[in-house]
Amino acid sequence: MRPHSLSGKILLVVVLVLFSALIAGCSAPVQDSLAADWRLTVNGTTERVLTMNDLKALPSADGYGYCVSTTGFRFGPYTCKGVDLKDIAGLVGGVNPGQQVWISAPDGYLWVFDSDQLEGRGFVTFNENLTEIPSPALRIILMYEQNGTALSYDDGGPARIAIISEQPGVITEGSAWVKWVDRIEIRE
Ligand SMILES: Nc1nc2c(c(=O)[nH]1)N[C@H]1C(S)=C(S)[C@@H](COP(=O)(O)O)O[C@H]1N2
Ligand SMILES: [Mo]
Repeated sequence: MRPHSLSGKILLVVVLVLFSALIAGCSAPVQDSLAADWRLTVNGTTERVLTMNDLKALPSADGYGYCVSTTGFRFGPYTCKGVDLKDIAGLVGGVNPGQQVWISAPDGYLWVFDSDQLEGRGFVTFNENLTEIPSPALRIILMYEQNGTALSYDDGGPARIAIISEQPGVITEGSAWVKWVDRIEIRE
């Protein structure tokens, strides 16, 4: 087919239209499908499976989150929005004193919080210079928004554990910030 023929031009236009549709379809909707495909299993005295819409329908909690990796790399500070872990546990019977909350992800990562931490106590906290400071009251949330936007996969989205404070500048240990959370279990 000669490039200057009419059918050649039509073909070029069709290819360009399809190509731009493909590019447009690959940006924002990736984020949407990440959330749409996600399911959270919550297991306690009963079991519930939540979608992202179910999670977002629960009362939201927000605050400042800032964490540090074991190698001293700092992530944040962020504004974080999500649902308090106590409210999620409440859907399956709640957490009694002495029980634990097991948080896991598809990569096999597991982190355990005790009932005291669910009340915001018993965390190790640091200031900006990574000097340990007395811990203010904290909240553990399952975060779905970071700095006002949906959490990306690289940041642990669609849902990640965040430990938040009312005032900024409180740094917590990154190991508790479980990425890609898909299972929450209340255990003895
Ligand atoms: N699912 C999952 N979450 C995780 C981890 C992991 O390996 N898997 N690593 C944790 C640790 S040890 C840290 S310090 C922070 C940040 O880790 P990154 O540097 O791998 O993002 O995420 C935490 N959350
Ligand atoms: Mo870490």
